[in-house]
Amino acid sequence: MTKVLLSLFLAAIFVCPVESKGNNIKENEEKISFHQLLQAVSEEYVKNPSIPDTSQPKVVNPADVSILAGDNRYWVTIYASDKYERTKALEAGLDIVEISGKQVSGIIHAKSIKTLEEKGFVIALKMTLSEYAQEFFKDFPPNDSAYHNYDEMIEVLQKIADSNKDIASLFSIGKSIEGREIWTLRINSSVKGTQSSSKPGAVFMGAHHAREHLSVEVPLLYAVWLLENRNNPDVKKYIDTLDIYIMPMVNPDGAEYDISTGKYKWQRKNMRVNPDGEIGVDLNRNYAYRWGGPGASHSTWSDTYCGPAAFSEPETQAIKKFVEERDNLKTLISYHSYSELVLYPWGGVDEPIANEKDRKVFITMAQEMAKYTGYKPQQSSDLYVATGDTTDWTYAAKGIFSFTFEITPKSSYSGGFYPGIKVIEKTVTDNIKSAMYLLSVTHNPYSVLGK
Ligand code: 0X9
Ligand code: ZN
Repeated sequence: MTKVLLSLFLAAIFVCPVESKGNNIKENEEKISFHQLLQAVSEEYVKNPSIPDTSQPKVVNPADVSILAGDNRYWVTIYASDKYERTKALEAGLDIVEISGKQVSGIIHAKSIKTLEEKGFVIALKMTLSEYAQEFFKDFPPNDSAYHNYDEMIEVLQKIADSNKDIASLFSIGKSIEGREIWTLRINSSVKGTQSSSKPGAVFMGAHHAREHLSVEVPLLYAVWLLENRNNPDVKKYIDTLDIYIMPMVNPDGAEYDISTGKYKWQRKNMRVNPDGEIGVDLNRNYAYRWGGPGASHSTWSDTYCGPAAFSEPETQAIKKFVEERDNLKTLISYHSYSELVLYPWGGVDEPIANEKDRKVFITMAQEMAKYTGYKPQQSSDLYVATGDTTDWTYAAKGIFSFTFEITPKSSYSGGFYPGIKVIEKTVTDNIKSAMYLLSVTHNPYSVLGK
């Protein structure tokens, strides 16, 4: 029944014509509107044909990628026949980005190439990250200025919190390693900020990985949409009865660094300066569940460096504290990009979840959310085994039904980490539907099993 109602509701919401006001929301100091935010994206694109279509490989302007010239990382393609082989490659320091049959492509530091070869991997293709970027990615900010940087994200969160003071509040769960606050918008009709609530809780997170900027837009625009539709009976029902947390940028330092020169830097990790001078810890390898095991690298220079210890990073510590302090949390989505997948635990071990009921809930929820997005549902470790990710820990520590979404696009040919602004609208609207489904079962995730 809930499902039927939800479908009707979503159908109604998404056939609504888009208002045509024509304002770029970033210049409108008065208010933030979901339609305006999306319209800013599409109108900007339509009005300014000089913005290139980032989904198609194009002629290269080497100047655009000069920022990567001193980067010691390579784009490689190797052969790895199954998830076990892929896990071995991760451990050698390869940050797997794409899997196509037996071909696995990703990013690896120059210092780890030898290790990869020593483990017996044949490197079918190897080019510097700069060469690779020239091959596939031509568009850099300001073309993507419709994406929200850290300050712009805060501005949106602040405005929607201010104009919905009775049900929304903004607070920081802690600071990043460079001292930026990790802002969280809370929607709860009874309490504010860090006050406790017994209402079932849902959490939406973005940007564990710096270069995955679209993973900020999805939770951020969902927050705008939810508050704008707060009087719709279905939305109101969830706002009245749930405790909703939206933290669109959990790795703000990395995200800011990635765009700091107007040319993408392909940053993944946080901005920790490791003792040897190498930068960054992979926050999605830094959680405690089976920390440091398969699929994580112990090399500081690797993009999948898991850090010196579980929860060594202030960003993951802040999330740990946030989760541990709240016993009411039931569901969670951590948005990443890209590949179009809905992933559920375990990711750090090649075993299904032992608790049969829980396993069925995960599978059912993943299948449902995949329907709304067109993404593929699967167990995380079927992609590759990788220890220390968010969702393994939130499920292991607190039984939260937690999902990793690898959002749009599907491949590097459609833009990879930098798909441009024209994908924002569809990605956001598709993901709102699955986020609404998540809320619809947050009261009792076991309800998805039927009676
Ligand atoms: O490797 C990751 O951290 C995630 N992919 S990404 O391209 N966004 O970096 C996937 C995590 C899925 N979890 C496991 N396989 N454990
Ligand atoms: Zn990611």
